[in-house]
Amino acid sequence: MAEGDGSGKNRPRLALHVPEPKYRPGDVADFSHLDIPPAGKQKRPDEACAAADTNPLCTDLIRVLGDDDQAHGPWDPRLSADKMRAILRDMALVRIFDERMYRGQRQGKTSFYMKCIGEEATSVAAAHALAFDDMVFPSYRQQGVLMVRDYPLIEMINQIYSNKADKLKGRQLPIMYSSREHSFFSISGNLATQYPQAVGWAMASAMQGDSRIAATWMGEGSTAEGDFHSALTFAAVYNAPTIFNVVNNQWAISSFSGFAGAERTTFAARAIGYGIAGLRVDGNDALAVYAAQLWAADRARSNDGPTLIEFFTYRAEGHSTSDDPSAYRSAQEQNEWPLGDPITRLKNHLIAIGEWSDEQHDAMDKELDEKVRAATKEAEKNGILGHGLHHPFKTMFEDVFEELPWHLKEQSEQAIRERELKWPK
Ligand SMILES: Cc1ncc(C[n+]2csc(CCOP(=O)(O)OP(=O)(O)O)c2C)c(N)n1
Ligand SMILES: [Mg+2]
Repeated sequence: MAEGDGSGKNRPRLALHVPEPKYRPGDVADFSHLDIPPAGKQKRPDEACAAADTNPLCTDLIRVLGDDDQAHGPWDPRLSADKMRAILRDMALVRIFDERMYRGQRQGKTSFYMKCIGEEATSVAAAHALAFDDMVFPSYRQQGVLMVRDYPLIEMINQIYSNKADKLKGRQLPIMYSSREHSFFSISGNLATQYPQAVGWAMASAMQGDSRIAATWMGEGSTAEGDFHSALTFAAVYNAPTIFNVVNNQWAISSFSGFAGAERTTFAARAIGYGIAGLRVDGNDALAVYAAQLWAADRARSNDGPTLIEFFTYRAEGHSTSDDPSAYRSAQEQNEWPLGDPITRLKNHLIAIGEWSDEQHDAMDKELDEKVRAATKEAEKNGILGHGLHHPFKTMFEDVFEELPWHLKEQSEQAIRERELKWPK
């Protein structure tokens, strides 16, 4: 017999929970509820450990650089000063490049740009821990990987300006780079597609008996996509040599991380359900990022399985040049964010161990600024937005079919005819 009189009228009324961010514009932000463990206190299991041995690390936070600017604990990658300076330099280059391109967008030289301010370590330090020929499947905020791999700045700017030297011929949204020579897979605007692609590539690499692994990145918001979950299932089933980086910058345009499930558990803890290794890492600590990526790379390279890494960080500015975060979040958040700035933290560490100085840092910034300025000037000779110096219009019909089918030939002729009518000359 069912309970009650069968009408159901005494049952509680069902209700949904709709997440709401803690702070909105005008609110005083306070992050004191966050559990930030001291640097150096997290255990470091062997790379070949059982996946479950990493479970405690999925809800902890791997940290190396302490408030005293020293490196602590078993995750300290013990990098040479030269290596740390190289990471610092690449992070500084990303930031300076971002600033200049952002201004270029405001000056009308491009339609769109995306910065990664505050998140530089999650791409730069990670890329330094990978082999040059490991295949990376980035999202749109990993320009740092290209810089670590010495991709020419001028090529990046040509793409951002969609000019006549743009290798992608104006067919991609600005910043959606691609370079086979740098093992950098085409960035897709369709969130999360890079995850299953990375797994497919890693499986092919293993099937061919190759030694190259795949590393991929997505934002925490994108983990709500089905692609995230099918990729992890495939990787877990076949032990595909893949590193899954989740950059938890806590915002997905104007949606906060709660809409991707952050109120329930961490993003690293998703690994537990799939039975793969998981690590949760201070994403603003370049040494911790490096150590975690290297751990996962060594594990994948030895056929010990994929790893999901959550980099806990904060998106310090807007989502893109089309966004205005003051409309939906407290302007104060950035200042209150307790994990600091990745460049400042590594810089202070190098100074604390006597391997760097404020003067050297200023000189480096100046030199990088000159380098970016020169590349920008050079790229501008190939054209900027609206100056007509782009790839010829008809090329948009090329490069897909060996021979253009009749209907596309017709469309192409019609398009060119109409264009000449509209803009004679
Ligand atoms: C499949 C899909 N859905 C929605 C969008 C629109 N969109 C572009 S970026 C973005 C937010 C992504 O946030 P997150 O994954 O956290 O990455 P972040 O921008 O913070 O680096 C959304 C919703 C898209 N490009 N593709
Ligand atoms: Mg995000």
